Amino acid sequence: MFNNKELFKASFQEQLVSRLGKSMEEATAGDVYKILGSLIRENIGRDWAESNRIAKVQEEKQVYYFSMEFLIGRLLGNNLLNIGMLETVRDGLKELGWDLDEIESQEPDAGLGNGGLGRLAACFLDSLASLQYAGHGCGIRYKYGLFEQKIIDGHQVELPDDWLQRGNVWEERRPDKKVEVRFWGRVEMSERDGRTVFETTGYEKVWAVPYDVPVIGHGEGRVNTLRLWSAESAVDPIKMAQDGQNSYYSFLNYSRSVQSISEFLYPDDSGYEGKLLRLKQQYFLCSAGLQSLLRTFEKLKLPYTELPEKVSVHINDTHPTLVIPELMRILMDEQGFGWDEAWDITVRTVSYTNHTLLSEALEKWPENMIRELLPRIYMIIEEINKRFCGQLLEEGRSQEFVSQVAILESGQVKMAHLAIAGSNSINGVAGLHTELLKTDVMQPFYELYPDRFNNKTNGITHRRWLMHANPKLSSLISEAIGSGWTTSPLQLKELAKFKDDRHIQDVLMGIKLDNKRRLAAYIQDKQGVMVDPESIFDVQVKRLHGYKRQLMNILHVIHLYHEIKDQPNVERVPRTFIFGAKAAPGYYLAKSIIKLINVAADVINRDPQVSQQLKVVFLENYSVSLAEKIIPAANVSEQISTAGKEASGTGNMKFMMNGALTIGTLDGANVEMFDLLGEENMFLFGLRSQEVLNYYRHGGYVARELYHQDARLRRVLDSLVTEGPFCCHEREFEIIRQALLDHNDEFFVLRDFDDYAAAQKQVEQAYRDSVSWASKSIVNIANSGHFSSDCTIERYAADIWDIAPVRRES
Ligand code: B1H
Repeated sequence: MFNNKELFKASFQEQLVSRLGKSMEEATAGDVYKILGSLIRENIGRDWAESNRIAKVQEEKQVYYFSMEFLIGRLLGNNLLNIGMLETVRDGLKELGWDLDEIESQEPDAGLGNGGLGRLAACFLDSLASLQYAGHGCGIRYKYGLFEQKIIDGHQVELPDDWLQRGNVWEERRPDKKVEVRFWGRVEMSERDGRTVFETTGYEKVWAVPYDVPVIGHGEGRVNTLRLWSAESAVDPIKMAQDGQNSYYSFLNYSRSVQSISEFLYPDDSGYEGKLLRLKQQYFLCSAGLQSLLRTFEKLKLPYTELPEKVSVHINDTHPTLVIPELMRILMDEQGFGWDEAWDITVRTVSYTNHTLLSEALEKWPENMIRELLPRIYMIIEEINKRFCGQLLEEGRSQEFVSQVAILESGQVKMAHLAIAGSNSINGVAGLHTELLKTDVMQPFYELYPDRFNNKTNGITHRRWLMHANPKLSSLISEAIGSGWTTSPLQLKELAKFKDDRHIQDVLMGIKLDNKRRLAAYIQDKQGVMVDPESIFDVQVKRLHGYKRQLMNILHVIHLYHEIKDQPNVERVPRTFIFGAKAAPGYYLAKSIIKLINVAADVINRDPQVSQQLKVVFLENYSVSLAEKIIPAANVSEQISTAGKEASGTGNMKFMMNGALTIGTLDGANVEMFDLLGEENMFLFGLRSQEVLNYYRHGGYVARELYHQDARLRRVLDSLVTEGPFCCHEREFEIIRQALLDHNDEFFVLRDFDDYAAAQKQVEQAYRDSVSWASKSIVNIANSGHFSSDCTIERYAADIWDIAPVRRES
């Protein structure tokens, strides 16, 4: 419909008048955004319908990616890119007096996720559609996404993220596709035709109403669906009124409790809260999603025994594990299957990705809570556990082994155990992580099912994170090696040939400087801090968590401050340390670290002497759209988690793809980056995961001893709690010092400090040689194709889902 600029301009102007009743002169940036959104929506409508039709006709297997989080960010720019209209629209709008970047910034971020896990789901959807797979997302349409962060007086303050306030141009409400989800009630058993029949009575019903978002693939016109569920009342207030006393208040109570189901996203990354409402959300997603995909399956008129040939249900961590008992319920209670057949179908249909080894993030629900909220589901879990444990004992496993792997244990339901027992594939998200899963945390399960375990290293979509976020770099790459990499990202490798090409190096560094200038302007505008674009931009942006060690970074910055104060005349490369991080609202220590970063930033930036060589910026409200501004402007990427703790990381890949050099530990996917890059192209430091494990097992590390041995550490830590520029009145950093000294530094911040400081010195040295720095940067970009989520999705498709691209009939 707008295949060229003139056509686009004409239909744009026409829509402006017909939809908004406005002339070009009256239109606001918000109006322009809305019109563009609806033009794209119209443009892809036929492809969307066609993608669904083909699926039906060709009976291709469909993947459904169940996730409590989809951290999508903005869609306008990426959708334009994927339909090949980005430049046409940019030029057309320009002629009409509008700047596309400004229009894009009108779109609120869809922040329906916490961090890596949710963003991974969004990258996977983009790759599935772009590679022509029939793979859909299934999630919750939270009214409020991840909180908006404000920094007030150095502290994090959380505000509700009212992202739907001005409507959502991408979603399509589909009331005709709503399904009923049931909570509470009692299970009644009766005998019918010689079979036991289970029926739940006295339950509360809720409507799950889907909102469909088109997932527009790059190039060939495949449009998949992200189906987000919203909860609505399923009880008629008139009927309820007839039921008698206090019905008005009962209705209001009911209605409020229904709305709360899809009201907000739980803001805890890598740590879960055992709240009833969260459990409700999880079951709501699982039940609605399954009912809906089974309706589609039923149109094929195939027996349910063929479900695993036509459908893969993938669960993004254990949060949607209830698909397992829910599918069992449907197969047995509604389709009349016996246990064994239902179990076989279920296991062959479901696959599971584990995203963390942190014990605090492993979900364990109180048995009572599940029994009351989901009585029939609880019975099924009990039976799964009984048969699972029974069979192991029969096979001669010890009682001790069986209680290690039991699904129900000490009054808790262990969701990871249920997920492993009930699925055909369990994958970790990076090589090291998968090894640790197999040999440590889930070792007994690996013993039971060695063939089910496999690795799928995470990836990121190069369309959003390189082509859209860094268009100038993309053009440079295409000029050097042609544009094949945009559809086959492994071809980026060819860029390595140019690592010593002075022209490419110069242009690359020029683009970086340009991106840094843009970020500097943003920082000036938003926080009133002036930073020097010529300084090293050293960036750590990610959720705030102890194991990610933002604390080590800021302690090192304070150490640099002391160094500069002591020897102001030593020549140093000026540095800007940039942080962005949200802390879970109840994570007190994390919030103190945010405060410390802000206090340090204030002291350093206001010091006339130190600020010549050092600046610190904490960027408020880190989000997908902010990441797209920050990452292309980074020189140094901080990936400094305690080895063995970060399952994969995906920020690390985004920085690499944009030519930043990594300072990092051998953790998560950093290990694979290091294998590709070698030590000349990455700054490695710190304990290895085995050393960390040995310390945990055998002790031997006493943080206080290091504090006494190392004068730098003593000075930095003392400055947090004694009179001086970094110490707040209420001694609020006492808690940080305690974590390090009294609680023996769980994440080895002090243990790795010396090595980290030495690696930082190397970074500074390396930056002085701008030619060699540019060369390393090129090598990083050249190797980053390996981490495109296209490659990751190809492996999921081949090894786990057994799906092939859907080709259109010509
Ligand atoms: C990751 C989570 C997570 N792992 C619980 N686990 C949550 C756990 O709301 N909750 O209850 C939310 C999120 N998130 C991350 O997944 C890992 O820490 C990263 O290392 C990894 O890159 C990412 C994607 O695999």
